[in-house]
Amino acid sequence: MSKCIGCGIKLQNENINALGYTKKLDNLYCERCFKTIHYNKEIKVSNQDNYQIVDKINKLGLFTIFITDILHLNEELIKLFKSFNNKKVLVINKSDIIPKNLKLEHLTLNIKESYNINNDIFFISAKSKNNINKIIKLIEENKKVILCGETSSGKSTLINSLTDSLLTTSKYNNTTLDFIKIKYLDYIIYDSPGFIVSNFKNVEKYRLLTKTLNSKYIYDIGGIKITGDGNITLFLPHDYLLSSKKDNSSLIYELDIKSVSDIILPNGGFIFIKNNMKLKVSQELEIRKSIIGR
Ligand SMILES: Nc1nc2c(ncn2[C@@H]2O[C@H](COP(=O)(O)OP(=O)(O)OP(=O)(O)O)[C@@H](O)[C@H]2O)c(=O)[nH]1
Ligand SMILES: [Mg+2]
Repeated sequence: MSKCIGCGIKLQNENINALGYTKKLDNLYCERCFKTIHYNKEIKVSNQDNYQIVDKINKLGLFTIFITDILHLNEELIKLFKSFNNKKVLVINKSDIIPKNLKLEHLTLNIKESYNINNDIFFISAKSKNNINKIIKLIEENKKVILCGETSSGKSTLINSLTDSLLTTSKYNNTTLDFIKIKYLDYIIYDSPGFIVSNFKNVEKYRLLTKTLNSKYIYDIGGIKITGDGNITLFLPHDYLLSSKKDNSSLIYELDIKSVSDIILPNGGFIFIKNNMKLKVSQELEIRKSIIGR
């Protein structure tokens, strides 16, 4: 049984509506990958069970390279990272779009502290190849590795840039559908289906902006309503909508920020708050010791 070289799914020519469909079984790619690659078309699939993927990876027992980007770091994702029993590193990809004024060494230390992580953390860019020598070194040292992590974090892009593979990559979720074993030189590298945490949305660019909140207004930040008084800095996906209107409804959740903190936005991004501040918000939100400043 042959598999699609783009996403790993088993090829079949019987059901046009099922995954893996291709007209001819000797084609290299399934139709879904073909349409993604040539027409940049999104064909949604249902999300996979994150912990089934974790179980499979734990059973493989390989050195685990867990990939995310900085706007999607949250408690749920770190819980997944911590559930790997194998030797592992946390890799934060897309460093090319992190604002230049943020020092990566500083972020690394803060992330370790905020999430109580003892493993190595690297910032890389699969696109600009920045720091990917770190990944090459891990592959050389361990011989067999698996790349896993959040959907759209750039796992397949990274493998393509390290090897001569032709994995399908796209800005949409769930591009890779199954485990893909790649033999390269003396090494074996596995790609895997990405985890979907919260309402994950791929981020093409980041947007950094500072704002002074005034409690006369309710602000809508990518669907989260918030009000309060004071300065905040927003680290947002570039296409987040921001708006404000006169405060005429009460928000039910109160946040009392007493140390330098980040409020995590469930769809990606976070709000950095340096000074003590009382806020009202429309839903329960995760708060962490800030990864930006202390
Ligand atoms: N700016 C930037 N974008 C990147 C980088 N690496 C990957 N991308 C983009 O991120 C998107 C997702 O890349 P993929 O390689 O398909 O991500 P994946 O982790 O394999 O995703 P799944 O297969 O869904 O789990 C694509 O639009 C890539 O071009 C990077 O280093 N910088
Ligand atoms: Mg992929």
